[in-house]
Amino acid sequence: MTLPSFANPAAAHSSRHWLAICLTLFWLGLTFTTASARAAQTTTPKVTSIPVILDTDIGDDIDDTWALALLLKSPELDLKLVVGDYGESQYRACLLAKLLERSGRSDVPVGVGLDIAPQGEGRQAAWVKDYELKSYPGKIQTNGVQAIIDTVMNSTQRVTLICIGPVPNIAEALKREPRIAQHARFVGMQGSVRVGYGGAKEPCAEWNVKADPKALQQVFAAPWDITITPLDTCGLVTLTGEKYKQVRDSTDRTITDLIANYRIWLTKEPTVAPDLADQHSSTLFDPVAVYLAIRPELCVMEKVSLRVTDDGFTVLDPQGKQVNVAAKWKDLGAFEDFLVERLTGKH
Ligand SMILES: [Ca+2]
Repeated sequence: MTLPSFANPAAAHSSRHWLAICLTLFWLGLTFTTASARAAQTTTPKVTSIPVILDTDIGDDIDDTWALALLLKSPELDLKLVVGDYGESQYRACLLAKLLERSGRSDVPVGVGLDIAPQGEGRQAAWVKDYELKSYPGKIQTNGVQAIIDTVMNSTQRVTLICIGPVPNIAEALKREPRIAQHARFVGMQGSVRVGYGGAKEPCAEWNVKADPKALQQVFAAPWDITITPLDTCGLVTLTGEKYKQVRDSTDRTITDLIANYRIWLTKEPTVAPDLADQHSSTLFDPVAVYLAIRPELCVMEKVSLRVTDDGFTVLDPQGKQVNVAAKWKDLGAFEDFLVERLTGKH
């Protein structure tokens, strides 16, 4: 392009014309850039990521697989490590690795939990029968308990342990390195405070506690912040009707894997109708613990003193551990909506 000369009035007029055009373009550019920056600020609010470790007995009840899917779909949570807990260590590690790999999340290390009873494999074994743990593209931490300790102690931020099973790994980690309690908080699905299974009026020995009461006693004895969803809240969550249908029919890889696992899991339960996976979910205990790690607004949170008994009850006791308990739902329907929106990518 040839720029106009300034030697005559016509050229001067032409030059002023060019100057006006240039200034207008500059102003438009500036306005556009500022508006874009402002739009970016308003449409993409900064999400603060919480470093988390998932400690899970995935492969027993299917709700752990739901909890993992919710965690992977929650940008507030920065998943640093997953570890299978309560025995069946190779089976659980395979399930975690295959689910993470197929969700495009092999950046997450998989820890192999303590090799204790129970051993062997569980109800989702058919889904991992051809999966080789050594083929996982990410890191396999064969010493899962040490991986928990290292992840907590090497983190610059306090780590949230999301524990959705019996907790022998966590008790062992506390024994080997008690200082993890100063650098982590515990959020779990454990216990039954005033409500039993299925909304029953009497509390009971909830499975995650009953399977290893001593381990949870050790967790309660540590000087860290504890938040739990007992059966009082998590035992009331089931997706049905239109809400369930949205998840069942999702084409997202993580969710199709979740539903495929649900179908396999159901085949191992001869007392249920084979087409149950077309109709509704099972009780979704564990996703509530993941939710509590993000925010607890939809629950009535209560600070109570709890003691873990040797037979697996979590009883109110003034001498017990101060625990943040999700005691009731403020709005269970809104939690179900949250869960569906997260899993189907609409939130
Ligand atoms: Ca569980």
